[in-house]
Amino acid sequence: MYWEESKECMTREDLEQLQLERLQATLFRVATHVPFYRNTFRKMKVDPDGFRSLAELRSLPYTTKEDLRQNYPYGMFAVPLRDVVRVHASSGTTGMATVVGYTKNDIKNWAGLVARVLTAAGLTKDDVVQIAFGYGLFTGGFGLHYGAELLGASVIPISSGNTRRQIQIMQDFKTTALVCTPSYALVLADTMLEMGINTNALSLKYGLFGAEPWSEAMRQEIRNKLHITPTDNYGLSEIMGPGVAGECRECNGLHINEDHFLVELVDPDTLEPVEPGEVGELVITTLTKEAFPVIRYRTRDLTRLLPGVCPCGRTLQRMSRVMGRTDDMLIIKGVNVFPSQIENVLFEIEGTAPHYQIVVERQDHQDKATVLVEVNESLFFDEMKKQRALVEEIKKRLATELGIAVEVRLVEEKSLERTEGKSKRVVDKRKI
Ligand code: DLL
Repeated sequence: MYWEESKECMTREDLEQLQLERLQATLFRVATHVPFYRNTFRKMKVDPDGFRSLAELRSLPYTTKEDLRQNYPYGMFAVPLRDVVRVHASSGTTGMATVVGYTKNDIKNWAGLVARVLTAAGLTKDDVVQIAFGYGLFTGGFGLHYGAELLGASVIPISSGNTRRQIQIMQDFKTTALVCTPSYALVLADTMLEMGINTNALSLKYGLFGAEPWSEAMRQEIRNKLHITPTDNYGLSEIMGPGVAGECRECNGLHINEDHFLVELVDPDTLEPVEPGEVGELVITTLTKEAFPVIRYRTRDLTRLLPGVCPCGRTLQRMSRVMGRTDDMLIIKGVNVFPSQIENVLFEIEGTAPHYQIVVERQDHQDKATVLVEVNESLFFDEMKKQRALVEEIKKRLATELGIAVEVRLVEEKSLERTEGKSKRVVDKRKI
């Protein structure tokens, strides 16, 4: 068990005092070491030394993904690279990734927060944890791995994919906790049922799912098929990765690790705070990050802060499951995809018109994305061989750019719907 009672069950007053102290230290750190913040503070006449109450948070600037992009790769780091022990990255809006770094201490804190989330979900050192998130630049695999190890659990770092092997290992190694995206949990469940495996006979007890949106209906389906208690956990690379918030066994919202992250909910248009209980965009300020602190980061994720106390004893504020995004970012097979990335690829390929549409469906719980691409008339009536070569070329380039395989279909010029205003680039048919 990884139960930090002195932090997870604090009174609001003590928590706010801790947050204020940590925020003051963070402001000092970014003003001293990150030119972006130093300049923005100067422009906005923010005096980081004169910061006396949490209410003053609203006078601080927001940070957006675009700001991070403009400081690619290391411009937002608050420590020299020699103090950075790990680098991760997430996809950016125009093909440029957002690079994030961690000091030794950041990694230690990260593991602790993930261990908290795992404990809240019910795990202990007696568990055998199968981590079916990708290991690599994505924060999911390593983030959960370090947390589970700190907890003392037995970790199986199987990484993502290879469903039959996952199932074999789950049976043979007596996995008790599955960690992956919720949609992949259903793929595993359905494959097992197809294979005639009695899921009741598995050792599986827990499922920690995150990295993509899901619903209560999906939770119910996973519960019924795998006979486990699925819990939701949330995070994002720009803030840390997994470990930002997670559900406890009550399954009534995700406890936010507020001693490390200060949250606000704002109206995405006016940027004014929303009324208590209303849906708003989650804005997060990191309180302990050394290598990559961020001030008022606009996550683009929509959620609600939940009222009342949780029977589990944690006093940390709960948020509802993420209900959607305020931008056009899609999460396909757990991978973040921006339509603008597709546009960039097509722009570089001769013969394609700058009109495309991405259609996302869910078949057998698996995401399937098809990009419809308008091609010049001459090409459309060209021989099949040429068309096929073009499809392959686009597929290959898209796979490299997006990190996932997508289908490509060529369509005639002007056949995709044109609208007066914003063109409809995305058709998301997934019902989750
Ligand atoms: O997905 C970190 C993570 C890994 C969280 C494993 C949980 C488990 P990114 O790749 O940067 O980081 O994507 C972050 O994914 O802004 C949300 O839009 C979405 N997201 C993450 N967790 C959830 C969730 C990781 N539980 C983006 N529910 C975020 C809904 C989620 N959406």
